[in-house]
Amino acid sequence: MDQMGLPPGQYEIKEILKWNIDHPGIIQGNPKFDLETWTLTIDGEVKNPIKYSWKVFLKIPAIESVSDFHCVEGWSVKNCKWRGVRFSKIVNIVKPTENAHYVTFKCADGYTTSLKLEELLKENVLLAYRLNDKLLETPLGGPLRLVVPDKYAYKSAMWVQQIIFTKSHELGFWEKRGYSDVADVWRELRFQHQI
Ligand SMILES: Nc1nc2c(c(=O)[nH]1)N[C@H]1C(S)=C(S)[C@@H](COP(=O)(O)O)O[C@H]1N2
Ligand SMILES: [Mo]
Repeated sequence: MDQMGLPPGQYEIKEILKWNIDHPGIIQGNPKFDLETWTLTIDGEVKNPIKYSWKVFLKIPAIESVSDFHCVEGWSVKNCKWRGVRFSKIVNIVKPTENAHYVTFKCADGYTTSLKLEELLKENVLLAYRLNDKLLETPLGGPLRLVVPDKYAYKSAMWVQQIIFTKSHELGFWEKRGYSDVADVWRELRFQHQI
C-alpha cells in the first residue's frame, strides 16, 4: 500500500474528473440521453434476457456503497458514495447459463470493456446512477455506469446500454490498445505486458 491507503503509484485528488474535461474521449462531447426512450438491454448467455426502461430499472432494489475510484493515469478519489443496483442482483434476475464466463459492456459512445463474471459478483460492484447523493451527471457516466472499485477505472464503463454475457473473452477498447485486461489496482497491473 502507498501513502494513506491508496494502491501503489496513485495520488489522491478530491473529485472524480469528468471524462470530457480531463481526457480525450472516444467521441467528442457527451452522448445525449432522453430518459423516456433510454433502454438497457441484458442478453447473451442468460436464461432471462431483458430490456429495461429507465422507470423499470429504478424499481430494482438499490443499495449504497462507498468505495475509492482509481484511474490508470494515476489519480484516485477516496470515499465515493455510489447508489445503484449490485451487479450480483442483475445476475440473479437474468440467470446466466452454465456457458457464461465473461460479460461485455457496450456503451453509448462506442466504448466497450469486459470482465470475468466471477469478478463482477463482488459486493462493491454496482450499476450506479447516483454519486454523493446526486443523480449521476452525463460527464460522470450518467444515467447509468458500471463501478468496479478494485480495477482501474477503464473497467468502470460509463453510459452503459447493453450488457452481454459471453462464453469467451472479448477484449475491450483500452484492453485492445495495450492496457491490462486484469487491471488490478492493488497488484498495479496497468499494462498488458506485465503478465
Ligand atoms: N463509455 C465509456 N466509459 C468509460 C470511458 C470511456 O471513454 N467511455 N473511460 C474510462 C476511463 S479511462 C475512466 S478514468 C473513467 C472516467 O470516469 P469519470 O468521467 O467518472 O471520471 O471512465 C471509464 N469508462
Ligand atoms: Mo482512466
